[in-house]
Amino acid sequence: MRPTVGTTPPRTLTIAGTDSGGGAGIAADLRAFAACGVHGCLAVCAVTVQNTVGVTGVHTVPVETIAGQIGVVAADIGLQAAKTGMLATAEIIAAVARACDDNGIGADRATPLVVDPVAASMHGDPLLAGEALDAYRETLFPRATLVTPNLDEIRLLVEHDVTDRDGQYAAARALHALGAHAVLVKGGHLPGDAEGCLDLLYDGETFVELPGPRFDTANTHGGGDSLASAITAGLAHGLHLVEAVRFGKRYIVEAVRHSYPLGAGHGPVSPLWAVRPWWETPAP
Ligand code: PXL
Repeated sequence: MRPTVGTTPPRTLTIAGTDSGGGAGIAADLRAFAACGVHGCLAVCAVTVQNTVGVTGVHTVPVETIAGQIGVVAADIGLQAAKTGMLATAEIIAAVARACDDNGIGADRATPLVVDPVAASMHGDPLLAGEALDAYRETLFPRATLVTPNLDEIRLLVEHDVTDRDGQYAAARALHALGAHAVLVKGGHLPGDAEGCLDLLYDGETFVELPGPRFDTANTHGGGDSLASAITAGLAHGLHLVEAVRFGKRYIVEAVRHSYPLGAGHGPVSPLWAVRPWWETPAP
């Protein structure tokens, strides 16, 4: 994984939305990609008008432009892994599914696909049209190498109200039945979990528990995006799924540990926690 001068790194693609506050969405994805040693490409699907307090506007990109962005980078640059974030509408989800098929992206294709089914911001502002849940369930999940919902998204997608570890297992089974190759049930939104923050990976046969610490902070904006991006980077490096998820978990624990306050609302995790201040090293 160590970069060498003049060598092209693995290439990844984020298909997602922007956050003008710079904490979540494509900004977080590209920073996580950079920190994880891959070149990041982007297909912008939606632009949000947003700061740390909330989302006051959403503008979607025409589906031809979204498919165009995916197609041109896949054809020219080549992709070792891709992920989706905020897709906003059923129409965009359908267009992204088609573009994935056209460009060899998805489970059992050359380019694995991580689907982070973003539904709302941390403030509860909607980032997904209500009728788009069916599109996720029917078109994108069956194409996914991994889906990474949080507990709020799980409530919307499979109507499981997860309140404990058994609930995480039940939700993982219900989500897997929707057709994804594997699911990661994130425990970050499970309050009062004294054991920390446990994520649960399930591929239809084996459960893998990924324990981690829980930090007492409200500055977790962009955490889900950064985790899904780090897992995508791990896959692009050629790691097997379980190892890519472990890679992502190690990365996100440190990103949350290094989170910082910003504005009057929720601050972001720090996707660049591992990047050293190069200006403090002697000039050559
Ligand atoms: O963190 C989820 C997310 C993804 N993408 C965009 C967002 C958010 C949360 O606010 O704004 C664009």
